[in-house]
Amino acid sequence: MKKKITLIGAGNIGGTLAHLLLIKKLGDIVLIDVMQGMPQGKALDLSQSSAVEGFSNTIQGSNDFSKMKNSDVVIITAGLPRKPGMSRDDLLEINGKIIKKIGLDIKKYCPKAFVICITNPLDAMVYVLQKYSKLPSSKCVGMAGILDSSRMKFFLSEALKVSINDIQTFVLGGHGDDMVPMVNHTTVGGIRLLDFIKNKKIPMSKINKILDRTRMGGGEIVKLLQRGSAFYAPASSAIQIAEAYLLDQKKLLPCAAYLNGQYGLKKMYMGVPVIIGSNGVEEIIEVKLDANEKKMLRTSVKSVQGLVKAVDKILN
Ligand code: TXD
Repeated sequence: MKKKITLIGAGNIGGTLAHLLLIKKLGDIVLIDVMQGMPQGKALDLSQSSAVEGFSNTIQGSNDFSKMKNSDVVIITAGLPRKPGMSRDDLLEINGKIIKKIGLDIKKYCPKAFVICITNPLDAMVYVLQKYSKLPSSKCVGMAGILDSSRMKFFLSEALKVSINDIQTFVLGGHGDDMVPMVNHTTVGGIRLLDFIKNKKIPMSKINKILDRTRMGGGEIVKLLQRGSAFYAPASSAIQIAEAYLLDQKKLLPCAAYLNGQYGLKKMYMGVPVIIGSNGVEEIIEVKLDANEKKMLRTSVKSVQGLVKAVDKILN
């Protein structure tokens, strides 16, 4: 039986998600958006690529939210993206209201789905989504860490002149400019990045520049594009989560997950390494942090908590 995957938001990321899901043959797709005609147009265009790409999965575009009924997976990108000069937090009120409504729809139409939120400000939006959908927290995650880590891997592979596939790293904390790139846990072909620094293969100053560029990675693209924000890498990153769930891959991925005591934090979403398999978030992995990482994480936690408090006030 083919899986049913609903994409709410058919904009830049939503359209790219649909394309990737079809090419990877992961399921039949429903593409929903408030814009009249647009999801239908993209669905028709994508359907017409099936003869060339050789997939037999279907895609249907709609403005009717009840079409998400009985979905196995839902991926949400609905809302507004950043404009140049805007921070992710500027989107709080408008996207908060959109996500609340989608949460209530999920509760009504597909309470058994595995749901991935992409809409910004990510950690606050996935919190709102879980709150109003009442999904078990293991079935509701946010995508950001895979993208942030992937950006860091790319910058490191360029600087070290090694294959990006040899670089293992992850980013902890909220999806904001105060995210915490984990230098101490970065390896290159199994060798610690710290050893590369110690052996003068790369100066610490260059690493610091890479960390800053990673933190500002989204803004760099917003500035270049002038209209909208990054969408290819965010879509690929979300597909990795969906694939891990649908194929029960037990992948260890940095995702925004609901914390209940881990990292000393409770009742909030934040980016941490988790194992994703057919049960959704199957485990949250805790890593040891040094004093500096702990300090940076505290700052990131404070920003997320501030956003959650503000969004609760707006939506109540
Ligand atoms: O790492 C991450 N999590 C992110 C998040 C990386 C990049 C971008 N990130 C955020 O994703 C971005 O800040 C936005 O909040 C979302 C979606 O980004 P995208 O680039 O896809 O934005 P678009 O192209 O503007 O698409 C959004 C669509 C658009 O077609 C609107 O008509 C639609 O959302 N929209 C809605 N759909 C359904 N329901 C409602 N209420 C709605 N409102 C707008």
